[in-house]
Amino acid sequence: MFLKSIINEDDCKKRTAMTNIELNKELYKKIYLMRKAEEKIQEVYYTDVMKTPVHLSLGEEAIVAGVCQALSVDDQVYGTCRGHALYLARSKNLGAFYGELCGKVTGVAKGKAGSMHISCPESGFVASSAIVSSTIPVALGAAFAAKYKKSNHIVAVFFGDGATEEGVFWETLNMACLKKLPILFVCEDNGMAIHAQIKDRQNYSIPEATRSFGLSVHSDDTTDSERIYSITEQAVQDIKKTDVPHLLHLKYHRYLEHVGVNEDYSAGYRGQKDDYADWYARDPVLFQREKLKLLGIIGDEIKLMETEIDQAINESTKLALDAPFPADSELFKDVYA
Ligand SMILES: Cc1ncc(C[n+]2csc(CCOP(=O)(O)OP(=O)(O)O)c2C)c(N)n1
Repeated sequence: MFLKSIINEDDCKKRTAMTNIELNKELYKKIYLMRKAEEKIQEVYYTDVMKTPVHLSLGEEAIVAGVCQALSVDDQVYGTCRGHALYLARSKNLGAFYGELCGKVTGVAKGKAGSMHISCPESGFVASSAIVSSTIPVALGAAFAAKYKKSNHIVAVFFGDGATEEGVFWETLNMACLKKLPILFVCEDNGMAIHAQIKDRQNYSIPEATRSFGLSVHSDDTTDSERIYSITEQAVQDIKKTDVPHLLHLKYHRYLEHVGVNEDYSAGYRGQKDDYADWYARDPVLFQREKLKLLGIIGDEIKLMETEIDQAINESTKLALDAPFPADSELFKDVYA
């Protein structure tokens, strides 16, 4: 059992057995849903029923699951064009998820957002955008509003390592620290921006450079969602207590190419699959499933959780495929220009 050496048993012991088991089941359900929901997209994408470009997150699930598990329902999240996992962590409405990807009237934005602008504002996932770094200053504004209104929630903004190459990222860090805003920056660092490796793009270290602004920074390369949950829980408490913004710098390996549903390593720009053997051995789904077994959860119970999720995915996809497209008269509704 490779996991015995990786799983931090001290972390587990900190919670009561019951809480720990419930927490880990919740995390597994989230991770499994994210994985299977995107594998379903891979399965149907070639039939052209989804016209939207898709940026999948396979391999990255532990980050979004762990962070979102530690947030409260009132906390707001902002994302990027790679936003499926965030949607699935915050919303239970799978029908609206697939409806949106299929451009149908049942979609969460009635088919107008597609994959790259998916959100569920009513569940606190306020916005995502295809423009790199563009939701970062918007999240800053939301954090300013939260402080101004003396509400007790925080704002979490997710972005990739490439987003730190935009000037607005650094301007936002400055304002967040200067104004002591309740904001959690979550940098999902896979070392790639489209086809360019980080060593060819950045002459700075993300943790060191961001720390110099006065942020509290935590770096990790774990695929253990419970560990990410614990780190986030602590960060949220600190933000509320000290008014110092936090940044989580979390490394991961993304299994697929930048956009689309292919795994293809043959172009060589990101090395070969074997180069990432360590990441695949710590795959978030396998890791969390093994952890449940170590916690004494029997295979039948795990299978039951999985079957319920598989069924929900299949039913929601079918409903989305059968749903109508929006009428022509919808074209300019809910659109601001
Ligand atoms: C302002 C802007 N510049 C360039 C692009 C083209 N572009 C889309 S995604 C991307 C790379 C983003 O990399 P990263 O932020 O690390 O996120 P990842 O795709 O790895 O999740 C680029 C350059 C864009 N969409 N917006």
